[in-house]
Amino acid sequence: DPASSANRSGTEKPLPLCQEVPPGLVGRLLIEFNSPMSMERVQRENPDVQEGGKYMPPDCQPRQKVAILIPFRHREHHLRYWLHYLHPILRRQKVAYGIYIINQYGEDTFNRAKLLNVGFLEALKDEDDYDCFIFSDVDLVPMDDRNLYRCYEQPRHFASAMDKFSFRLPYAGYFGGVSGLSRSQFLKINGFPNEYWGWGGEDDDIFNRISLNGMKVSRPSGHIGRYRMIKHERDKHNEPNPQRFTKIQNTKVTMKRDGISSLQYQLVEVTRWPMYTNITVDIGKPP
Ligand code: UD2
Ligand code: MN
Repeated sequence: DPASSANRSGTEKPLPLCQEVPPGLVGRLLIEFNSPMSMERVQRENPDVQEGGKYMPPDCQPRQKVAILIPFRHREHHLRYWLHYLHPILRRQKVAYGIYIINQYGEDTFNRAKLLNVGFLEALKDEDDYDCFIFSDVDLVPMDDRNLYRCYEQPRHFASAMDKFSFRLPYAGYFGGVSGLSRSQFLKINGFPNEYWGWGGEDDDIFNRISLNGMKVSRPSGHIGRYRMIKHERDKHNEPNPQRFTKIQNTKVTMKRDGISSLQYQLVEVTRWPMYTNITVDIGKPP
């Protein structure tokens, strides 16, 4: 029972609720991607993370249970840095969490938003009591642990100040990088679009879904929402999608039929690694 712990006499004593603002945060962090990172080191430095990348605060009862979903293909080197930095941050933030890598099977065109829809359903299949879903690129690391990875009254955009955009929002409706929705916020917008193949536009479609359903995006202040992105070239099979400009004009119509309600995929395999759960999935290819 996560809400209680055995004390010395063997009787159970309920844990206090975790504080709204965790007491052990350190604030601004030094983030760099120069020295290579090994999975052995990540495991050694995070012995209290349970199989599948699960964690539960030992000393208080968490207020939320968060599934962190990462769209993925061929970015092992980025994943090691992400796990190295994020596990300790998330631990200090005192939430219950699980890390899910949603790995696209095969070499057809990449589809970030569809992978994240799969992650939502598969995380709930794994543990049916997740309250909150955080969607993160594998190459983005927060520079401040006061940027709390949990869900809020309104859908959250965490990456409000990235180094690649000179630590500013590139435009007011930007929703890329790292975002978070509660289970009910996600279902209210019918999840994410499945029909954005290749790079770009899916984040704007999600922003449109949120606005069209009467919600408003919340963000941390610019000095707390700072991120570093690991420098990289555009991947193979993730070319800019030329249809994106017209597609984002039609969210109001398409969101009703295209989303979590229409999602189809074939699960290939689920593997519980020490630091994360890998979900490999065949999501098909563009029509
Ligand atoms: C931007 C957004 C991102 C998304 C994307 C457009 C930032 C920091 N992020 O990312 O949220 O809206 O534009 O689709 O501005 N990935 C793989 N393997 C691949 C391709 C992609 O793992 O072959 C995953 C990975 O988690 C990556 C993410 O998809 O971080 C986004 O792809 P990207 O990093 O190539 O695109 P980027 O940086 O322009
Ligand atoms: Mn990137």
